[in-house]
Amino acid sequence: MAILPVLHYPDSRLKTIARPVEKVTTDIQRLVDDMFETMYHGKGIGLAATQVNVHQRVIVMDVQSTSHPPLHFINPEILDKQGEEISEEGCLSVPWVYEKVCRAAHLTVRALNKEGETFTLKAEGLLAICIQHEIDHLNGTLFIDYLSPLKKERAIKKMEKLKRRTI
Ligand code: K1U
Ligand code: ZN
Repeated sequence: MAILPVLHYPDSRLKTIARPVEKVTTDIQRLVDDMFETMYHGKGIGLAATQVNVHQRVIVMDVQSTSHPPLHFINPEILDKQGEEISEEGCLSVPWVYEKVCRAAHLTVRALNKEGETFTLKAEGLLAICIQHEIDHLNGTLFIDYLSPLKKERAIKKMEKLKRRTI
């Protein structure tokens, strides 16, 4: 397994729309394993392939506050969304920024697993939020894109200031 470099805003590759996985090969299985290792290394609860500069529709997550084990989704599709919830989000690609975003509170997602089998999952709470956040990455959208222009500018300035301090 390997820890992969994570792209940071404003890298334009984060805007790439990921293509569907045509076949679940050993390369995809290795990508899933590497993404888990990268996510745990970064102390995140989720990660999309886009963030490690792989533009295929693969996401992983481990939301430990839920009863779910670590989850991976290949070609995830949201079949149904219900309700609204505002919660604080962070992102390994936008370090040090935490902002409130409004998303669907409940959803049903369909995807393939590493064995190439289709499954559906109903999610709520932080797991539902994380699934939407990660699918957004596959579509080239970051959580800060939902902020007002003023809040987005402040968030980016904060990130740049803290980034300068750590290098
Ligand atoms: O970069 C990412 O996509 C990972 C991101 C996932 C995420 C966190 C919170 C809400 C939605 C999606 C993170 O793991 S950020 C770091 C983190 O562990 C965290 C931040 C805020 C709340 C809970 C966890
Ligand atoms: Zn993110």
